[in-house]
Amino acid sequence: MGMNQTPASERVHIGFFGKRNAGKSSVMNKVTGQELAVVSDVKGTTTDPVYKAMELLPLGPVVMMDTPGIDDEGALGGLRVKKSYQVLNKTDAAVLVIDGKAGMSREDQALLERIHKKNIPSILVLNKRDLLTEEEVCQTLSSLPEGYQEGKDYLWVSAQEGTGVRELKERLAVLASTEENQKKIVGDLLSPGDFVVLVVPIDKAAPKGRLILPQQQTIRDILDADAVSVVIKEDRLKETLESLGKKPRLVITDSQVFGRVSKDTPKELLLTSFSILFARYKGNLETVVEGARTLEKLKDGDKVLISEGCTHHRQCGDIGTVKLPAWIRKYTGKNLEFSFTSGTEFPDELGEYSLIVHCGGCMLNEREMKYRLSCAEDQGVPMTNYGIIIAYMNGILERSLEPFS
Ligand SMILES: Nc1nc2c(ncn2[C@@H]2O[C@H](COP(=O)(O)OP(=O)(O)OP(=O)(O)O)[C@@H](O)[C@H]2O)c(=O)[nH]1
Ligand SMILES: [Mg+2]
Repeated sequence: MGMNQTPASERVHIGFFGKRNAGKSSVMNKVTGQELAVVSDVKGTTTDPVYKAMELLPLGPVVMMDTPGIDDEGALGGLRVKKSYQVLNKTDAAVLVIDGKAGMSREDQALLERIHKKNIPSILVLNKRDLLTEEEVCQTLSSLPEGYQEGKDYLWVSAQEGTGVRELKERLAVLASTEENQKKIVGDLLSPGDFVVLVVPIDKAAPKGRLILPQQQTIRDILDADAVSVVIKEDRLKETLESLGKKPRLVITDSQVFGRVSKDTPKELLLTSFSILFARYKGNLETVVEGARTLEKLKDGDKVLISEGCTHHRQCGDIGTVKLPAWIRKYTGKNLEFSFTSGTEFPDELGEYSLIVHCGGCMLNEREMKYRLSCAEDQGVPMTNYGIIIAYMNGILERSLEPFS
């Protein structure tokens, strides 16, 4: 990848979904102006998701994703449908392509429900307009959900003749931009002039000469809120709190020194951790808290997957492969079976696990993290992360959630 290219993680991912032969590949080709995907009148032409990174006006850098039909049949077909549904977990804006003549089907309804459940901005494309009479147009419109508006919720398109394609691109640009966030890490909890104490242990795990990214981002967020950050090591906490002269709005700590910091922070002060702030920032807090609570339900013989984003950070490795399994065994008192993955490897099939514990994901981009969480959720497997499960086992998760209640 060249220096000037946008990494895949920062590109808007646009997915085309729908039944076989609806014209997904045709519509995508028309939108991009390129013959990216094979088109034919044989049902099930697209058998694997197709990804293509490109510049698309008026959207900018995108990844276009074509998928197999959601109504494919047989054992192999079933696997393809599953793949298409997994692509949803990477999608920022979804195009549901429907054969205009056939109207909306049960499979389309189910897919649309899933898209809504995942809060993915979407548009229905009624394709093959060239084949329809006015009467058939009315018939198809009556198969759409109540209150659907042309231009906003659905569009008529003919991939064959190229009509409606410009409107579709414009609508996609709107959908993709509303997704972008005005989210805050902590700034929404602060007023101008508030003090925030950040506890940053400087141990072997700390990188040389700098702070790690989540710490930098938090300090920046506090500056943006016009508040004051006081950054200290854990052994200075007590004296700092005593000499501050003003009650801090919040104490934020690294999870590794949670136990000590919780003891040194008077009960009337709010305390939380970087991992909790970031889980909230990424919209995962509820999921990972729920995940930690399933520790109570684990039984002898249950399998736990410990998964890290980084492959090279040895310190992280020690926590994942040595400390965490020992702590979890001790906390639950159960005879558990642990599996480990690292880096980009992450199993497709998660069903055998009773719990997944993922590292904070410092080396993984947010999109990949979100994808993994969504896959676990789809398969009904609870997932949590290192910081949250450590706080839980130390008995201070509830206290650390107070700032957000
Ligand atoms: N008349 C007409 N035919 C179209 C239109 N769009 C697609 N087709 C035809 O419909 C057939 C299926 O198109 P594809 O783009 O391969 O459909 P798909 O949804 O990708 O199908 P699978 O990959 O099999 O799931 C092809 O024969 C296309 O030429 C259209 O707007 N009008
Ligand atoms: Mg296709």
